Amino acid sequence: MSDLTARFRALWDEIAPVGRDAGSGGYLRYALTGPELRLREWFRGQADGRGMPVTEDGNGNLFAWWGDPDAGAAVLTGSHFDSVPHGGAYDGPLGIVSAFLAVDELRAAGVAPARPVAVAAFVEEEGARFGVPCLGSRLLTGQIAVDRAAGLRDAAGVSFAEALGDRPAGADPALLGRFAAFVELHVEQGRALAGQAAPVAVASAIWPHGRWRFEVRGEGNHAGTTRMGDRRDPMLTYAFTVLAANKEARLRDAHATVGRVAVEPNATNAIPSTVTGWLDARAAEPQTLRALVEAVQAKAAERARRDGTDLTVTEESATPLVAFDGGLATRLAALLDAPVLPTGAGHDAGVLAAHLPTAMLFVRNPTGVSHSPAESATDDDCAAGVAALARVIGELTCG
Ligand code: HGY
Ligand code: MN
Ligand code: MN
Ligand code: MN
Repeated sequence: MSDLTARFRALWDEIAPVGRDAGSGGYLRYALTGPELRLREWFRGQADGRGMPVTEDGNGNLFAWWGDPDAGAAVLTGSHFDSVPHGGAYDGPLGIVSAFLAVDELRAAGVAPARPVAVAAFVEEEGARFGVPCLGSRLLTGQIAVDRAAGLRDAAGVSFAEALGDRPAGADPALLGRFAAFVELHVEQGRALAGQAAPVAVASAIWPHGRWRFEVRGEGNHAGTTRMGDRRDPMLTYAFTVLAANKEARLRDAHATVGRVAVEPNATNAIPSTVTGWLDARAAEPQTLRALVEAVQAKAAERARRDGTDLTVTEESATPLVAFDGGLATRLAALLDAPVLPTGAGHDAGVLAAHLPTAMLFVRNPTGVSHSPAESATDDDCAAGVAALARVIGELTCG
């Protein structure tokens, strides 16, 4: 085991138990709840131990600073701590742990950066608690209105403002102006690197994607006594919509998923009164995504007419196509001798890319699985990721 691999493992072991569900082996690290708050405390401890002052932007995002704040705009790196329900270990935290270790590598090599380095932990990247992904980075960049963000509620009815303890501060151009570039390291969420020689890749683009809530209202009634022909069953409209989404996505080489559903009253012996399904749709091109969502909506509406149900479709979030800074990606790919690839996964880097030169590094995932306990990366590949991130920060702070 190399020294760096051992250092990675030692630091990784500090956070590995936090929020881990013993049953599934996955993580329940929802933004601003116990486990995520413990990781934020851990972040402050790591920063303290390195003599890095921590600032908070009033939106729930944390920043730890290394170097003279007056020495020009900083190179920002980092990611998020929060997880999807029963998510993997690496999605998010790998970027933060790697950032602190990259700072250690640079210091150990005697690098005195010509500009500061900042390590970020963004809040609510997954949108698993409040429904809108990349909420922290959207607030910081002004890509979501403060009123809307403040009023988003979790399943227990707690608003984002309540969880934060204050109304979010919103866009902060002055803080953004303190960053020269952002580099987010992330576990790969597909199989492009599996079985390849390279442990690390550079991102070229993020597919446009979004979330749409399909709420279908019918008539709740008794399962045993209501004749089949007399029913207005929203479950039928919902089920048909799921199949239509799958079919329409396949036709277009796009991705459509309904991974969350809420049923009222959710009783085995009652026809539901309301079924709500959340569609996650993504495609390589914006026009394909638009056509996909329109086709699913049209089919769902037609089916609702047949079922005698009422359908309401609400867009909950939409993220446009992100093309990362091509010059920067090419430069980093040459520096690291790394392949360049696009992804269908969303990231805070995708939000910040509209405001700063931004790049991403992906660390090989041998299973290609993510948003699941089966997500994986080897310690050696994680160490290779740290080394790559340190080189990139070294390059960007000197250049
Ligand atoms: O859902 C996503 O693409 C991301 O992992 N937040
Ligand atoms: Mn994720
Ligand atoms: Mn992530
Ligand atoms: Mn009864």
